[in-house]
Amino acid sequence: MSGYKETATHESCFRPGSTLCAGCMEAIAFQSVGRVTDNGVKTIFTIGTSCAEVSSLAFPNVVAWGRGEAPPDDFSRSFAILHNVFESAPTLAEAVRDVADVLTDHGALSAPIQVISASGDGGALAIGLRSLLHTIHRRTRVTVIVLVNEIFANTGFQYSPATTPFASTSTTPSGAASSGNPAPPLDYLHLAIAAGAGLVAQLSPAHGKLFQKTMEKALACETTAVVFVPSPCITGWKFEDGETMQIATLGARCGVFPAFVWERGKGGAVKDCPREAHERPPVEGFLGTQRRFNHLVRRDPAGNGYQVRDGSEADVDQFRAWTQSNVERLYALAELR
Ligand SMILES: Cc1ncc(C[n+]2csc(CCOP(=O)(O)OP(=O)(O)O)c2C)c(N)n1
Ligand code: SF4
Repeated sequence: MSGYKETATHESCFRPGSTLCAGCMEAIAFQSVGRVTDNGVKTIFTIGTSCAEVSSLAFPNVVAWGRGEAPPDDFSRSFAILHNVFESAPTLAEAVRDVADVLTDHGALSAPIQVISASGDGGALAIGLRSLLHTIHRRTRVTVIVLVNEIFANTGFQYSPATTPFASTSTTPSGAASSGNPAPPLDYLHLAIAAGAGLVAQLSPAHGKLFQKTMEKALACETTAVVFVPSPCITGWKFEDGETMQIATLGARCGVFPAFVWERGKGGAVKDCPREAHERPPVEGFLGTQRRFNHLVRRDPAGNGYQVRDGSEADVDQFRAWTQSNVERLYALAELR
């Protein structure tokens, strides 16, 4: 494995030119993954329809991808992208892996290939859950990245199975009769472990060094490695440009999407998110940074952060209870072998 600084100066394959919102975590994740994959091995991405895909791969405006002047037959530098339908990125990655392995077995391919599937949480956890789980179940040697912005962003910010409780989305709007999303998210980390994954992580580039090391382990995994990337969405979560990394860090520390890395046979760990609630940042600080939770908290008029809105005390208590159960769930998952 290379050092953090060395990898951070690698050339990413995700270049300027996309129409993603400036500061979008999907772009930051691709930048980071692009640097880790500049490791001398040919990379093949399969990408399902998502903000990341429509903003960079819509024909004829295919922009933002490339690595120097490397031609396609330079296996150590170049990469390929297969765009596929919304829900099938893991299945297509599996097909690519199979073809590469057959070609290698027949002596037609001498250079190694690393295969990465990338999709949003709508693509991977709603319509594409079957594709994801069966690719994992078949122990396919691919890395799966799921960009979890908790909504179907590019089609209008609809709720997904990964949406945080009480978040206002276009299909779970807050209002007189509703406090936003009523349901806790699907336990997708546990599902990936139960389906047979070799490595499962919940981690964003806000955890720079850990994200890089985990991606390197994922690429080296002999079976399916799944990295769920919490991806604060500027437009859907409604926050100011430039706050993406801060919100990603805060959300992880206060228990909404704690950093978690697990390997089969070794178990796992929750990072930088204590089990005891009083040792974590208060949830109001996280809720207040995004207008999707505007119905729960407001700015303290005295200038001391955020305070719970009158009438929302019970909802925020429920939110606190949910973060506690979320953190305990991950500590329990870490014990699995
Ligand atoms: C079978 C099918 N249904 C619906 C769509 C329309 N569609 C394209 S992308 C998308 C939502 C993508 O959401 P997500 O995977 O979470 O990615 P994000 O846009 O949030 O990055 C939808 C509904 C489609 N392309 N194909
Ligand atoms: S809508 Fe959200 S996920 Fe889509 S490009 Fe903008 S910030 Fe990124």
